[in-house]
Amino acid sequence: SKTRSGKTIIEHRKTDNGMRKSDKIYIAGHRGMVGSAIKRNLEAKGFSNFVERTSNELDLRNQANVKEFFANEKPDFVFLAAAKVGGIQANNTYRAEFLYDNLMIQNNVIHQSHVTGVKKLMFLGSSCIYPKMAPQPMNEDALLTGKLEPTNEPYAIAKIAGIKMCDAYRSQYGSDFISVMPTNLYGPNDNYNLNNSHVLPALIRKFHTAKKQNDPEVIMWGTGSPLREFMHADDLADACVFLMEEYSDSGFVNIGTGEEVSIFDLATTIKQVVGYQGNITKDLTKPDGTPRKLMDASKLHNLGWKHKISLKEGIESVYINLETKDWF
Ligand code: GFB
Repeated sequence: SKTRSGKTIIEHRKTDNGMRKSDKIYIAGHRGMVGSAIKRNLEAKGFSNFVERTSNELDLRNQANVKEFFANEKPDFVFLAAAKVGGIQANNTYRAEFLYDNLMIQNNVIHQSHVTGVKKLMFLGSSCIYPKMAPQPMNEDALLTGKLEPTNEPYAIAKIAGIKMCDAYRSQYGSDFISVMPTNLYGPNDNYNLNNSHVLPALIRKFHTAKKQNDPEVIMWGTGSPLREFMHADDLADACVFLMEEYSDSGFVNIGTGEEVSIFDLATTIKQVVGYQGNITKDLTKPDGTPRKLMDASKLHNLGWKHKISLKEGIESVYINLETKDWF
């Protein structure tokens, strides 16, 4: 079959449940970096019937409250982008919450989506589901073939459970629940708290602060040699909406760029974008985490989607558009 651009794609059962403009869409986590990007993408494509709850209004870990919400609102489409997330240090420190909160959120949302007959649900996972030593680039088939990276094992176990839950509801009940595995992300509404953020926003903040304060050095955690892949949240959101419309199958889809960069080279790029003149110093007491984490994005590419925003452009746009830069 063909995509809209005319490119030949791998045959997957296309959903009978195409999103109509009148359909009610629930984005769990709509104020987060990923959820807000999905909402912007849907709005740009003409969707406007959203049902929303902030985390204060609805605690997704609470089974009774989630049950009541789904029974009352009966959304047609669900993007499950609500999760307890964070960088390497947060994952490693709050191991209990990363497991408990994520399992509770996804169990409640996926199960109530089944109970109330949601037409289609998308579960968002993470590239950390793959074994620490998975062959690179990491293909979807590498799931559960080896030991996980210890710093984020609790998060990964929760996300693997979410994938298996979607697959189980599909095979037992025919639910149209799909899973996608994004690579490391950055973008508007990112978290800039140095204790629990990811590397990219952390380094933007550190270089910006050092520039303003004329500090001679910026501390980069670890050796700088781990390799990572980064995608802008707007690209991720576009891929999610594309897959919501085009993909209906068990077996999740990696969402990545297929391009990787060392942490040191990332730091050098951010240093340039910010315009900082000082030095980069390594803090070897901090963990490196997985040595290399590159997605094999060929399944997604064969379905007919590719990212648009380069890393340099993405970092520039995030830095220019940052509203809060008074961090010191
Ligand atoms: O982005 P990050 O926290 O997460 O760290 P992971 C990536 C790499 O950047 C690690 C280094 O090698 C860090 O040691 N790094 C250097 C820094 N300087 C800094 C800094 O100032 N802050 C941070 N945070 N890192 C997470 C997982 O792994 O990635 C999650 O723990 C999830 O489960 C997420 O998968 C996408 O890429 O190592």
